[in-house]
Amino acid sequence: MTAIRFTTAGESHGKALVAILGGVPAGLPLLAEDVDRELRRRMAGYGRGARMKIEADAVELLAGVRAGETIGSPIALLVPNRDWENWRDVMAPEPDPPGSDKRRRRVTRPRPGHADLVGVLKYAREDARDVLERASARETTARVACGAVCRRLLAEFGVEIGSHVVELGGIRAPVPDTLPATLNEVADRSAVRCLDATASQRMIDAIDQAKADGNTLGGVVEVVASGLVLGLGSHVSWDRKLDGRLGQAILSIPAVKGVEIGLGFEAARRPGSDVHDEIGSGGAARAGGFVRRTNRAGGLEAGMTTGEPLVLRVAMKPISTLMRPLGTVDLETREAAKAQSERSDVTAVPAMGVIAEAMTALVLANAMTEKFGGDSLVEMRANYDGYVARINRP
Ligand code: EPS
Repeated sequence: MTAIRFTTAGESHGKALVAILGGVPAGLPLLAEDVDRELRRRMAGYGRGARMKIEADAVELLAGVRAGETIGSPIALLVPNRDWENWRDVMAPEPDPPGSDKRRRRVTRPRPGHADLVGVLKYAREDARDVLERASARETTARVACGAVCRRLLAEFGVEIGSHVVELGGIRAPVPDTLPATLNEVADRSAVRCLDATASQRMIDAIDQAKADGNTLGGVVEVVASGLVLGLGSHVSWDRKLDGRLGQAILSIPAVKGVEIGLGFEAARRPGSDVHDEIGSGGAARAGGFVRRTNRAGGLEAGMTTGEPLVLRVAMKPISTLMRPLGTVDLETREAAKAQSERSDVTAVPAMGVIAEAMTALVLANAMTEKFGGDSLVEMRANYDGYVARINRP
């Protein structure tokens, strides 16, 4: 059933991150720069650690693209880790010579909140590095690369995806009634990707304070996708409902603990008259000519797009590597200890927004190819146009 699909591989300090993305129709214009632009956005944001100064993420398109266009075959993407040069000894796939201590930087004091403890026990490892290297949010680089290709496909159908930080470290930003049309252009100008200048400064101060305290901060991001055609997803089966599919994709982002659609939890507190969006006419052709006076549903009804903007809010917990570490138990001695602290970020909430955009793009592109199919972009467009014409016939 799934049309667009992808898989990633790669450890945080391994040689590279790789991804294979299947199901993208032939004839989509695609440049490495389309991907690199998103990779750069993911690296930015106030509160990131020293790693982002080492890396300069850029993609190599290994397969599936020729002369600036997709050819319908699986797209293989590679993003090298520059830091690999500093970690070769620790991460090399070859067995160690007898008596060598190459595998330094061993991790035996699991961090509460990270995959360390459960991963070591579950996978029968003695070094939590075997777990944390893959659990690291570095993996999201590969997701953002795949998401960038999907964004390029969605753009062909007028779909734009943006995000902005609405809360960080407990500081809430006022959200304007109307978002800027070029949401990312405006949000990316703020070091914390927040639309409000005063709140941005307060968030920056909170990050500085957390850093001084050896602490970390979480937050909330709003993701908005506009230009969507009515009817992506389906009401007929649980696994085809778009809200469920988005929830799964967003909750799979490291450190994400919650996702709301439209009013989200607030809808549970209001009477129906203050929740449902009244239907009017005079809307866009892609919405069948219908329009909503409000968009409290966040662009989804019964697991299908309504044609109104898709609005998601995503909650991220603070990163679990604390420079003033929490209590743990040493895996070797089983005695009380302080958790391992190694280089990390104070917050990655601004970057999480970019990652949530990418996951949203993957789900939406999947739903688009599922509905409009086609081996080529030309065929997909013909199917799309035929559908839009039909939903506009009285
Ligand atoms: C990340 C790279 C990592 C961390 C962060 C995300 O680099 P390093 O571990 O070498 O400093 O900055 O990873 C985590 C937050 C985590 O918990 O592992 C990246 O590229 O996004």
